[in-house]
Amino acid sequence: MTPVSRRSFLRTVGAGAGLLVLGACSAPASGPPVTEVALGAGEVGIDLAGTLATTWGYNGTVPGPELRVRAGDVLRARLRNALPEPTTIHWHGISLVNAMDGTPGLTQAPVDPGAAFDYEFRVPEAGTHWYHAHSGHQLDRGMYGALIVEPRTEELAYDREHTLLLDDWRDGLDAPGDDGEHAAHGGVGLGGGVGLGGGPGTAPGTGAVADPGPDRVSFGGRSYPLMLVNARPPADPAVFEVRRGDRVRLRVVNAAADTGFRFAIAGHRLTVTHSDGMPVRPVTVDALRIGMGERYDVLVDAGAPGAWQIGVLPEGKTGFGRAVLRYADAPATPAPPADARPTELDGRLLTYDDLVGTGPAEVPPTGGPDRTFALTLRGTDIDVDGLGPDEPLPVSPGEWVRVAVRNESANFHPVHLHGHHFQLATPGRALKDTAVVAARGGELTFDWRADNPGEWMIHCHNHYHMEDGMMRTISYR
Ligand SMILES: [Cu+2]
Repeated sequence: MTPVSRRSFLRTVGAGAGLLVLGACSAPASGPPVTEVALGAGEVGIDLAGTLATTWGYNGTVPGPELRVRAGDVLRARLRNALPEPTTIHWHGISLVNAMDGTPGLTQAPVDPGAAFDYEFRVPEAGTHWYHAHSGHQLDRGMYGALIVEPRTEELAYDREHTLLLDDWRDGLDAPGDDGEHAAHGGVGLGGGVGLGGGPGTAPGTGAVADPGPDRVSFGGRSYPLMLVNARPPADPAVFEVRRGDRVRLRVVNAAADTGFRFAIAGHRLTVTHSDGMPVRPVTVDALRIGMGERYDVLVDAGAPGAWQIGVLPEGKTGFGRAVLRYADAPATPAPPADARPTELDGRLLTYDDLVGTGPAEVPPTGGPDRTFALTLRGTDIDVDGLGPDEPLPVSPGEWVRVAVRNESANFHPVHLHGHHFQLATPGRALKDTAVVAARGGELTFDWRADNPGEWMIHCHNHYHMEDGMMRTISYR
């Protein structure tokens, strides 16, 4: 493919989907095509239904620009840091070379204010991924965006697609009853943990306070005034247009720092085709539970003209987020009330046992894994059997590694492994990179092949839990 046609392809995709695609693309004399983007980290003003807030983001927008590359190509991204503190970018879901992983202090020096850093890596596999800052409270601001890796040949048939980034939001807003920087961790979130000392999650401009529902287990201890979809609050929701008869692909990303969501669309079912960007046998459900860092691709058959609520319910917390699915070819229908809860939220919920991998999954050879780590999530730590608290988890290239996680805390914790996909140790062996371990004795086991040398983090994707120490390093020998 010539550079010109490649560039026009990118522009076409970007324009057609209403997306921002940056930079240029070139085909070097040898090697895969290169897509170049520039990401400026800096202060951003956003309008939350008339409430102006100042936050941090990329290229002046929240979410940051949606990046699109093709599987097998090289992504070259220049980060310029206009923030008053150091930063890095982590490319979540990409099995990339270790030096580009964006883990400050482990794979690279933090990028100082005023400095720049060039990320450059080959993107091996297609999928719905995302990029985000990886230090301190930066992710709880607006420092994230979608990274869509398109397959060389699309095998999924659909008419249009939309990307939905879900987020919990407090930046630039007054948060009454704020438990703020001192949010407790580990023992909160269950049994009266709703609200957690924070005020009710009243959304400015909506007055919407959603019933937290029967499932009171939370992914984190903070309260947030707003739940956003593509940085839009319930009073000014993102509207996703479809036409009757469309098969619509939705790429749903949980970009929140501290909140797991339940996701459903009124009047429609969801056929899950990918988990964390990796293909699964299609399974149709009413609702998804999405931990921080997880992604699901779903197909929705648009057969019911109108304007429908896309409900984004925080698990175990007050508040409610929403967007609107609107049929563009139907008579104008008013959007549902901001706090209308799709009954589908209480319908058939996707479980990990539903996920059956369809990729060319290798499995550990007979006899099981070469090495097993037993991890316990306790308090603010990840304890590893047989290792001291600061010792890396050693692996050797080529090994099959089993990680068995037990969660003794009162929160859900989404565990994220950098640089690799892992297989859930379920009959379906689906590939993921982030998986939720249930609270209070929940257990999750996964296997992965040590095929990407370096120093990699494994951590809880609640950024506050991570900062509190719920992280370990995996070190290749
Ligand atoms: Cu956690």
